[in-house]
Amino acid sequence: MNAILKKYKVTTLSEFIIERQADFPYATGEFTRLLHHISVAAKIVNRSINKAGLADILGTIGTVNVQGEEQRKLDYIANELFINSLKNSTECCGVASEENDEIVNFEDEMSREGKYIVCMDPLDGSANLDSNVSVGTIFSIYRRISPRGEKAVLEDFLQEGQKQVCAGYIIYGSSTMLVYTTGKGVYGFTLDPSIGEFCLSHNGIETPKSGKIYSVNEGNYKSFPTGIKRYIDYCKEESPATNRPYSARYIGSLVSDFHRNLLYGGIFLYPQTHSKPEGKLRLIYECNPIAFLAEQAGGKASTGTKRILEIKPTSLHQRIPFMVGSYRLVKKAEEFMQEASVNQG
Ligand code: AHM
Ligand code: MG
Repeated sequence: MNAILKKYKVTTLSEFIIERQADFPYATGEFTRLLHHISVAAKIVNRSINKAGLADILGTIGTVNVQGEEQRKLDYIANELFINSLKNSTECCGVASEENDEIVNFEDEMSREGKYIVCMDPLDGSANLDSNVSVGTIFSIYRRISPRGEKAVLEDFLQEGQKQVCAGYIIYGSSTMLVYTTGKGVYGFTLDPSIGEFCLSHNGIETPKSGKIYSVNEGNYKSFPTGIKRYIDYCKEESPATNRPYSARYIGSLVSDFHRNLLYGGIFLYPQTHSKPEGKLRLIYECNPIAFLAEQAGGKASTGTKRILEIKPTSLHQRIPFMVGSYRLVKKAEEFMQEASVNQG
């Protein structure tokens, strides 16, 4: 291709996943179709978010989800759109979502034959919506354990994070991006609104091994475990040799905080607090997918003492303390946790 035409060459997400299908063990096109349907739902949700202020879809609907959190109109809309799209793919037999107390089973014959299940947070950080701050969708795909042709069962959703076949997020930010991994690197696609396609923009994302951003809701400082308090103090200390003090950056949208740190290098923490003794973030549809992406980009994800991807979930909406980001920063935070437990122990 000559130099002028090269400038116009784009690789769409659909092209990319078809090209990469061969990387995927026993690929039959089913997974490709599933991911395509996720990207279609993402475009529709993106459209709704973009016009939220005009379409009277900001604010709450007066109900709370199983975690006792107020549901917003867009939480509800995004959840319905993703669930419908996954159902239409006919490759997915059931979904676990932040917005549904129980698993959602797809009862039609084709979906029951589907070999995948999906865990998702349809609109993460939605408390930020009314002030026009970036939000995201997080998704995670597993092969089912239950036999094809039957209804999905809880055990299909309670698999260790290391069994994920794909994880990703959509960030509805200054531009809209879809970032995903199937265990062979991390790829980012930016939505080009003029052609309505996600186009490859970040080919093989590798996160810096170190960085100088720490992201945590420091308002909770007093109720953090000692190891975390000491680590935060360390982040603020002056040490030109180790690039400290680090910069504090916290949006309050996991996807946006993680995405920034993924590109620039940094650490995100949501530890246990007095009011949230298990932490706030949910293992199966927030921490596991983000942890898979982080590791695939060369980063690290942990509770502070354990690798996230090795934890066997015990319930759908289980919460877990979470730290994720650049390898050396997470390792250092773990060392502070370890040291504090030895001193206390
Ligand atoms: P959500 O899934 O109800 O939106 O809550 C998860 C969000 C994350 O995006 C973010 O990291 C965290 O909650 C912020 O919590 P806090 O406001 O306590 O700092
Ligand atoms: Mg969430």
